Amino acid sequence: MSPVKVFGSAAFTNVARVLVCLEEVGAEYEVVDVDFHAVEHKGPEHLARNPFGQVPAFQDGDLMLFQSRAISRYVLRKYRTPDDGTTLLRDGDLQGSALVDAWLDVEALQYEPALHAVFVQHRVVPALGGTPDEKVIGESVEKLRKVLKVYEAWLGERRYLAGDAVSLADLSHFPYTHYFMGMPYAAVFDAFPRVRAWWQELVARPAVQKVAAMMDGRSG
Ligand SMILES: N[C@@H](CCC(=O)N[C@@H](CS)C(=O)NCC(=O)O)C(=O)O
Repeated sequence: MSPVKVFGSAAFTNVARVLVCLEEVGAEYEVVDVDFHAVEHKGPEHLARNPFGQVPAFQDGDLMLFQSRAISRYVLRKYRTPDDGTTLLRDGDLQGSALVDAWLDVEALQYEPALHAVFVQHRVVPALGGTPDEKVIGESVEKLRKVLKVYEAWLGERRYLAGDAVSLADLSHFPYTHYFMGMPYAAVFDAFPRVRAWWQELVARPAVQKVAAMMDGRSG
């Protein structure tokens, strides 16, 4: 059987999210680059894979899928172990899976937007020849600080966001946090020791280390 395909390179955070899931479950996969310089992502071939002209897109036989979190869920369900209680989605555990969903929403709607805004100003704007907007950066770091305060309290009661075992909700934070930790604003995390400990546990995972290296162009 041919391996599943992920369209888009590991350097893109939304692609990296999918790759971490594939690595966690030990799936065989192929990464197919989409040439952004040639605007291939807005061409008909890629639009047929992802109608928004974005990466990732994902192919498993005749299934074509987009949206990194939906793809991640698909991957984890396809390759899940029979032990429902310990899967990364907590499928079969009504309360556990609801917590995974809740924290995936927090990640997508509250956590990532703050990091994304800083990333755009710090990395993308200068790469395009512009000057970063320090006001936007300051406001976004402040938003992040408020979100992290909630995480800090929450993690006082449990080891991971959805309980004492890692889940997709935790892993989904990895790609943007990985880039953010290399920026001068990473010190905002220093006031939150439980969040820092949680992050250290995530980055110690072999799947996360492998994808981090791919994101940084060190391998893959
Ligand atoms: N919500 C989407 C976001 C996808 C997304 O924003 N992808 C970026 C790369 S990380 C992209 O393709 N940007 C190019 C564009 O929007 O034209 C997901 O989770 O897959």
